[in-house]
Amino acid sequence: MIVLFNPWSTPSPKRPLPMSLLALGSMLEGEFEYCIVDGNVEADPVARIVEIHLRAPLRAVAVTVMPGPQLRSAVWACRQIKRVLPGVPVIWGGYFPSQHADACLSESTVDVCVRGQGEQTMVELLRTMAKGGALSSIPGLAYRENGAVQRTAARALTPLDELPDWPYQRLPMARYFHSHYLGRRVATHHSSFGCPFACNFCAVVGMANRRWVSQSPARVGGVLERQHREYGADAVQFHDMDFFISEARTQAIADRLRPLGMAWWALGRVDELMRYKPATWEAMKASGLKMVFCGAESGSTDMLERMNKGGTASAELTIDLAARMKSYGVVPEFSFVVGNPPDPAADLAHTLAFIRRVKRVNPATEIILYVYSPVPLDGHFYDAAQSQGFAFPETLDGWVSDKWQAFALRRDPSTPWSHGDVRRRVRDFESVLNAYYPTVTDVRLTSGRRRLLRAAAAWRYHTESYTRPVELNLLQRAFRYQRPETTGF
Ligand code: B12
Ligand code: SF4
Repeated sequence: MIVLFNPWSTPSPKRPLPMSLLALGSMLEGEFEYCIVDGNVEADPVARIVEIHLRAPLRAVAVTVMPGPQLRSAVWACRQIKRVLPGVPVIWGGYFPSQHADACLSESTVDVCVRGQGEQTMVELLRTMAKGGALSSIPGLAYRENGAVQRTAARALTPLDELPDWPYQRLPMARYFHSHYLGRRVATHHSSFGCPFACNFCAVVGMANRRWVSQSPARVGGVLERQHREYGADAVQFHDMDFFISEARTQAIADRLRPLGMAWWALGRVDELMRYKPATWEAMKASGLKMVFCGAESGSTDMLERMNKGGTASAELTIDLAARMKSYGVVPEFSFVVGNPPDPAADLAHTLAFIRRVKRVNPATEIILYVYSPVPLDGHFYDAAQSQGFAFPETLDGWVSDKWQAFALRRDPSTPWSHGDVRRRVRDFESVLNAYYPTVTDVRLTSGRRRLLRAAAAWRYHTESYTRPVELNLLQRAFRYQRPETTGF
């Protein structure tokens, strides 16, 4: 028996569908006995895994791990598993081990790390573990040998239409549909993998090596029909890293979504969406597009270049997209990476002024601010960070410390230049902005409370007096209204 394990990742009652495990499980169907243990659903996942072992001895526990709270719960759970079941191999895959395999393999809790896209690598690894053979012949791995960490070659991405459908029947699917702005039963899907760009703050670059593979519109249409018919989904969030790369594919998916009457949300790039023809925008709108999340990143075109944003990215295009989306009644969610070197305070001030312009053009725009936190990618920012003394932890104990947990959440990265002042100013600005422009997606916030919040924040917003908005923070606590920075990622 193989256990695919998603360690606890969120306190939200809205459990995220463990898509990575569905993708892996699809490859095991018919060849390996397996089950999925979701730490967001199970009260005591370690006890559950041990119980499974007592019924059918485990051949491996395969764990998906992203940085942040999920890493902490993965370390805790896997140390327990190793104590109780020392002979069972523990395999880690996902964003954290792909970027920081050395730290994962610095202790005996983790036996093997799978880097990047995992379906093919996982099956080859399990076959080799069952039948014998050399790990060195499997691309996409990192493992310990003779006291050192060995890495095999990177694996080329497998086209998604060559991979099997996800085995939804393996999960209690009813628990993974939630109600929010988009609909009453919102489904989740991931219709492509990777991204052809190389922004120097983005973890996706290391995962996919500037490649993008996608499901065909027919395949996506089939998945959505199934979600709609079998599970009653009335909306879908596409969590692809970059959904909109192919305009023809988007148009064809919109044509399939339209008869299903499912509202939708996806992530994309500003320049791509500005390149789309009016007919494509009309088709997207008619098919139920309600929101698009874009990495706007900065209010300075010069900074976008330094971030290696690529394409035709420019700050003015972000303003144009806010206006374009307003004309279609689609809500933009723009994220910005602030506090960038070499002058984080000036960078922050420039982007905050820019955000005020965006809000003037389209007040419904949701704003999400992240303080720049390095990812291990060679290039301008990471090199600059290292030259100023920045270094990632080399052990799992280091990564699960409070300091590095805050770093992983991109709210409090301890980089040499993003001193406390920048972080405090970000938080203060968010409090004023979110009170003056309460998010349109908060369906529970009454119009009376919206008016009150706006009135309370008006003087601060108009005079740009963001410092220590104690009264607004109290209102936030009293009304518990939704804030984009806590719901987006
Ligand atoms: C869904 C999601 C979440 C969910 C959690 C899902 C879960 N598993 O429980 C929620 C909403 C809770 C979440 C939260 C956060 N997330 Co998140 N999340 C994602 C998202 C959108 C999709 C991941 C996914 O399911 N992809 C679909 C599957 C099919 O792909 P995959 O996960 O990459 O899996 C493949 C491979 O990685 C590999 N693989 C994965 N696991 C395993 C395991 C094994 C054993 C093997 C062999 C292979 C393998 O094989 C899979 C198939 O090819 C990604 C962005 C993205 N589009 O990937 C961000 C992302 C992973 N999140 C990110 C971040 C930063 C966060 C937060 C820290 C955000 C914040 N500021 O609060 C939090 C904290 C996470 C935590 N609590 O620890 C970053 C990670 C950045 C980094 N430096 O690594 C990403 C990349 C977003 C981004 N573009 O920056 N997240
Ligand atoms: S376009 Fe988006 S997903 Fe692609 S590398 Fe840049 S930030 Fe990452």
